[in-house]
Amino acid sequence: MSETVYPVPAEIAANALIDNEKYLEMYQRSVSDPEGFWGEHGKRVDWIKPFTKVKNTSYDPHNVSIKWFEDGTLNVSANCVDRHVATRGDQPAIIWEGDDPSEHKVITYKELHHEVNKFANVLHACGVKKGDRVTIYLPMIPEAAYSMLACARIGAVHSIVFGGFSPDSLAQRISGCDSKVVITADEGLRGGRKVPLKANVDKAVAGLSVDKVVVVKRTGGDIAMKDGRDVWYHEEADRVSDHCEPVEMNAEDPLFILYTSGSTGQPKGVLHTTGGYLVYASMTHQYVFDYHDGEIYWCTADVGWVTGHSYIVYGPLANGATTLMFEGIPTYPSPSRFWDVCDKHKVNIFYTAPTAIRSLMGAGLEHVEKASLDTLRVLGTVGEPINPEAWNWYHDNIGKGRCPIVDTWWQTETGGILITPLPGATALKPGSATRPFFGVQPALVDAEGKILEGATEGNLVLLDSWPGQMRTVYGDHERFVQTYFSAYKGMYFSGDGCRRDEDGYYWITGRVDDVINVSGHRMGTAEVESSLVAHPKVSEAAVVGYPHDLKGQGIYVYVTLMAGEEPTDELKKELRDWVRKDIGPIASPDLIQFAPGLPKTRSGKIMRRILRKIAEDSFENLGDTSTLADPAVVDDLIDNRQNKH
Ligand code: 6R9
Repeated sequence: MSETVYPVPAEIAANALIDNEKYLEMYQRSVSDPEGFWGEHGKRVDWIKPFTKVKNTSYDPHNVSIKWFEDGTLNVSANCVDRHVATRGDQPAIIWEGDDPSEHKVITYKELHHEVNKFANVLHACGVKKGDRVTIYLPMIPEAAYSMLACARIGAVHSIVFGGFSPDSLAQRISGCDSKVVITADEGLRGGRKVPLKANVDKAVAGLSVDKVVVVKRTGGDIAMKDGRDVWYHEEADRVSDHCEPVEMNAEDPLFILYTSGSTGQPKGVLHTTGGYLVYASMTHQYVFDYHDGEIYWCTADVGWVTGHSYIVYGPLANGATTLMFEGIPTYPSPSRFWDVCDKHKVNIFYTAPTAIRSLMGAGLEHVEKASLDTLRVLGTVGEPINPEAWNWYHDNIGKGRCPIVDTWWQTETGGILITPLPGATALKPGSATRPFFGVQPALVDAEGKILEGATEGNLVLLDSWPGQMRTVYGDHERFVQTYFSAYKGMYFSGDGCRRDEDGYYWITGRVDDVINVSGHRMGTAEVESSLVAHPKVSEAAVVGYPHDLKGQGIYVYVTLMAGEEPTDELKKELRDWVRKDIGPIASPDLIQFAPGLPKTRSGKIMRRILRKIAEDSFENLGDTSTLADPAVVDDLIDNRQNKH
């Protein structure tokens, strides 16, 4: 692991919002006096009725309860839109860059206000009321932001489903939160290819009680519209006014649900609420990226993931920033696309994922050298650990050695960034997320939950709440408690392993549960397994992660077939297609190994530890195999490992 240290560049230090001294002072206050600290910073958003209570949180497993600013009222869309209209109405709020490089559009705050009001009235006309859930299944077009803010304006709770999810996954997420309205587009456009969003919605809602499907026209492609259920957004928008009063919401009213994979069972509906989330998303956006008024900020995530929620839409817009929204992919029409867009729109702050960096690094420097990149000031990464090689490439070739890289560790559950450098305060070490943000108290524990001190390695927990923390699993508070608060008493368990060095810097090592991180997207191994065993030819399946050069982790599948079935290459393809169709392309297995048997304990538990080792190619190190019911299966697995070097 690299231990090179990069000090804060002088030009950054000269103008930064927070320097190291200020960081230390603010951090100290944030943990010794959270009430005072957050009471003050809570005022960064506009309240309709100001809060008088700040923090009311308990991690006691018998009574997990998280409330922030609980007697305050506000509206998120008023904070992200209305309050900027008077002061910066003509400033770009969103710069939209289409999949095709010839298409882009600038939406000012004034225009955003008009669009959000319209969209809110269309939702009203569709019968959506405060507290109702609305599922959004849109590509990366401005309507994604309009519809999120429109929900927030009328107090509806949005649940965005990533456009890469299959009809079945979409159906599960629509019925999971009982959405009566779904917002989609005719088709999406990514890398020159069309994504049949409306057709997917048609399959998903067959059999569900969905009242209305609102369809945004994106490509003009041929789609079916069902009378009485499906409406075109542009036709409805023509019929409604562009004034919709923002609804007064309590700080603890739900803002959105976002489904995320866990180690067991179906995806969980992570619930975020209104006040604390907005305070935390906006504050982290400002300080982590050292955002200065007027700067162009670009986060390349999709709004279908939490990064898109907090750092394309809510955080930046609450701050009156200019946020760039990109419809396409990093490699279309060529691997210089990201860098061309940086030049074209004069991007100052650029936030992406290690998997994108690795793939562009592989494409060769000639794609970078064509761009000047001289407006860039701060770079960021998120989603998975970044290997020092990719970090250095990003730092040297994109940041030209002058832009700090903020390696931001956080989760869907945390609402915003928890461990990260601050550009003007933190000396960087490639591969380390460095130090906690204000109010965040990380600790490392051993398997028994004992807190480990000093330079050490352990499981990453958080000792106290911060305003952006999820409040519950939608409709299943018990699952929330079980998943996050039962492993270690009185602590939030992240599911990640982590090392802390002698300088107190944190180095995330990856998931320690049965979640794999494929290109920065979380995938529960249990979900892929249950999809596979639903195939008529599959008797048993076990799924583990293995190191993958581009994706970080790849999906390695061990399959035992039903008696009489032939282990052929065609069947591998069939299984791959099956999972793609069932869950979505992101769950598509990379390697499939047919195994006559899986290693099990005498009580019948699959020994994943061994399967993981084999997939990782470390056969010498299988650990204790004495509890195996049939040790011979392991030899067969090793002999037939896929993709052997
Ligand atoms: C924001 C987001 C969360 C999981 C998390 C961890 C991994 C995220 C990371 C990182 C190392 C970073 N992760 N950021 N690992 N360094 N900077 O990605 O949310 O999709 O819920 O994933 O991603 O394993 O637990 P989410």
